[in-house]
Amino acid sequence: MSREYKVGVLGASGAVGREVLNCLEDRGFPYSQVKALASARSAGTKLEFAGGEITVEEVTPDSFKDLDLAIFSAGAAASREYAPMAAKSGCPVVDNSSCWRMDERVPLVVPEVNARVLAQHKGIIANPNCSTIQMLVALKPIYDAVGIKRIVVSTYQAVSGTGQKAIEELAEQTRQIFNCRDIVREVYPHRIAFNCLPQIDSFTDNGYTKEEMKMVNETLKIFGDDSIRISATCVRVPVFYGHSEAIWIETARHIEPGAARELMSRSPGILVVDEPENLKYPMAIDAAGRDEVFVGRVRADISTDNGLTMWVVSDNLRKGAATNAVEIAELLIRDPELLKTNWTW
Ligand code: 25A
Ligand code: L14
Repeated sequence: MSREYKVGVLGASGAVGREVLNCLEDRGFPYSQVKALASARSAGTKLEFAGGEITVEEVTPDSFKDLDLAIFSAGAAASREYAPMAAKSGCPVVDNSSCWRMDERVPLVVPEVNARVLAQHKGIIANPNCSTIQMLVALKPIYDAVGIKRIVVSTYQAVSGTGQKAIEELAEQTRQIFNCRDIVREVYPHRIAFNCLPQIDSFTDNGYTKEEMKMVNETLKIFGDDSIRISATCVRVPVFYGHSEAIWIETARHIEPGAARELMSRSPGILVVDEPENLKYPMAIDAAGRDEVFVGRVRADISTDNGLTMWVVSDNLRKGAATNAVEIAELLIRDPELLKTNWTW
């Protein structure tokens, strides 16, 4: 009989955590037990899971002792506190927060791009930022074929990336506007309903936001290539689920848009939707609830010689967070060497 695993989900009551539960179920992950963990605030909350319900427990330092692996999406502060405890007690962690991504001890993994670095893990494995994941799944086949010298990207990011409270804020502000009531804002610094905010996360010293610099630094780490020049502008848009990205790249060698489309359509995790003559291109409303990265509008950049531009859309809570994390967990259990517990954090 094949083995089954005891899996912990920290942040289970949040927007990403609920989607992790859905993914474990949808993908038939071989679990014998799933333990839903969150802060005391959510302890006792019942969550739908596998046709029934599971009850959220408060996380404690002992929560991980009897688990085979854990998936975290409770934010950076919770990850900083609990991931080392879990790793030390022999429970590997796939972490969705920004806390450990750039740590040299921690592999930063997109299975389609760099699954091999998983072998170096010491108990904590980081899941990249949602915007980075979908961009790199799309660019990987082009990078492998002709090299990439430069990336310029603008994102159009859904509110669900910020968590459950932001989803409620967009819905509530929309109702407030239609009912001519005062608009209440708590999560975002400005109104998000019927607006675009050119700020995701806080600003850094160079004028870029942290979200923009995550796209830069994580891309270099995942491709393992410091020579790529990258500039990002990250924008919050009033969309519930699904991030969209306009991506311009300069390749090292020339590639025709048709060849790029062909390469991408043969690559794992990508669905090419590119029939402008039939008004078909990727849209957030079609990507929501799906696991693929959708690519369309692939064309030659008329402003430079070796330039390509494209539009890339994916569900930020699925491939951008939960699906990618569960895929990493699947790679861990597939190889007994990777689930070994003889690391020292
Ligand atoms: O710090 P980061 O990495 O930048 O991440 C910031 C936030 O992004 C989300 C996640 O929000 C996180 O808090 N996130 C994380 N990874 C992500 C990814 N890859 C990501 N988003 C996109 N892509 P979230 O709301 O989706 O999920 C929060 C969950 O984490 C639990 N949690 C938080 N702190 C914890 C903790 N669990 C244990 N220990 C801690 N210290 C959190 O559970 C939730 O499950 P909770 O019990 O704290 O909250 C349950 C519900 O309560 C609401 N709520 C949240 N904060 C408050 C609140 N209500 C009142 N006051 C609050 N201050 C929420 O709506 C939640 O549903
Ligand atoms: O770094 O607010 O993974 O959309 C992902 C979601 C940061 C915030 C991360 C958002 C988070 C982001």
